[in-house]
Amino acid sequence: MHAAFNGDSFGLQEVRRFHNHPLRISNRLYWNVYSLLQEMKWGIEDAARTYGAIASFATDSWAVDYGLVDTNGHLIDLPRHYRDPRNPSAMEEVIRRIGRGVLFQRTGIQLNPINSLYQLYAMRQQDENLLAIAETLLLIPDLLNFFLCGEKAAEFTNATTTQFLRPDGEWDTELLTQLGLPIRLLPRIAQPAQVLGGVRDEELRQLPSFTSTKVVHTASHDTGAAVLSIPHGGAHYAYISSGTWSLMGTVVNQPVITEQAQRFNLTNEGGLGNYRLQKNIMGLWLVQEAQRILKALGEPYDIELLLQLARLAEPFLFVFNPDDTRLLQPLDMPAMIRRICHETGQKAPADAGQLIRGILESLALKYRQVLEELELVTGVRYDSIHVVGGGSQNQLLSQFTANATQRVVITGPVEASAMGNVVGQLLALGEVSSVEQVTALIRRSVQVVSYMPQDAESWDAAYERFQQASRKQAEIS
Ligand code: LFR
Repeated sequence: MHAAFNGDSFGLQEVRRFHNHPLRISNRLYWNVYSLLQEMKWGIEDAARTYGAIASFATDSWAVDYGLVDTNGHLIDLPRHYRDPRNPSAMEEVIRRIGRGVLFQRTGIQLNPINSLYQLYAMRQQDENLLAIAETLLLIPDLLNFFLCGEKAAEFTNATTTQFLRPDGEWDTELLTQLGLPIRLLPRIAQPAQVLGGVRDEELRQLPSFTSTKVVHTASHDTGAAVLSIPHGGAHYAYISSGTWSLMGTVVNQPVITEQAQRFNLTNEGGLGNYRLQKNIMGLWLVQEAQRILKALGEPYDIELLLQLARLAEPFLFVFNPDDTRLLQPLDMPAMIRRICHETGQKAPADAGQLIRGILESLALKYRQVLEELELVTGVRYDSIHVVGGGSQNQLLSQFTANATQRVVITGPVEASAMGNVVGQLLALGEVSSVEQVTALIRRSVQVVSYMPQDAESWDAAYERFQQASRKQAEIS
């Protein structure tokens, strides 16, 4: 994305868009980070050709995944994907060794098999040879920055998601040592909204004026960036950063590390000058995977068509907890959902419209549950829910969310992470000087669409069923 700032507001232009397909080799799941780097470089070249001199660029990406580089700066292996099947059992073993309560208290991070801590532990068990030759661990944006500018650092917002950073912002070397994990891999921690360095990549340095282009640390965790772009009016609000995952939470000044937060398995991820008290919800991954299977079966899979069918389908045919760990990486998503329907004594979806409707209704009901948990933990009532990211375009889900929670839902921006990324750069370059100024700037730059709650009674009844089904699922899975 290219951003042009006129001193008052900014607009975004899409320069290049590419798929990021995970690569499966045997039963292992990787990210093809070389292909991402190549696409990024082409994107930067396209932007420079179209718009001329570029003041800075910054990278944000999903969290928790990392690459290891050796003493010569070579990437040792492709980074593993957080959905790699080896992670859940590694988490169970770490929990046995350290204890749930201790893990949460030391880090403030929710116990989630995708976290870097469990991935690193799995690596120690299975790929000790790779760890032995590693010098530095770099999360995905840190790795891409290293490729482009040669600097090694762990940007703070993303580093919090590893689950080996302490709430005071320092690496938890004691926890790693206790688990036999090497602390020599840890780079220095760098704060967001600061210049990291200049461009070292030889090809990019050939571009006009690129010798003065700066590589900047924005909030390099996409969710951290997305939450920077919420056009809120200052009142109490909850948010959902909606994409492959639904990240639902609220912004707090300090990590909330209480017994209740632990019981609800909430997380405290680092932001720019604040924290996000939040929960990972399985999100539109459920729909994306349903689409993949429908396509393979030769059935309708186009999202607009599926949403039309879902609108016409029977309400509340089935409801389920989307955070069932079996839905993290099932080979066949619709089949797994049908199985959950049978296990919980409900009718299973018979066609694509019913399937998608049930998924969206269940997500909205999950949002209600998480909203209730957030409100219990903070003692604050949130009058509105801001939905940002690609999923904010899904009108049916937005209406369901307003209905399930009986709160006003305010959607937009769609390109939330990209907007937040730009804001981090404007702060780093001194173009804006405070987070308050940022919000005013965002409000001038973003158009929102609101949804009013409807149908309280039928959603209340559905919520009862949702809770029953969730309890059954917890017993079974
Ligand atoms: C969203 C996100 C979430 C993180 C998940 C995996 O894109 O970054 O915040 O939990 O991806 O990294």
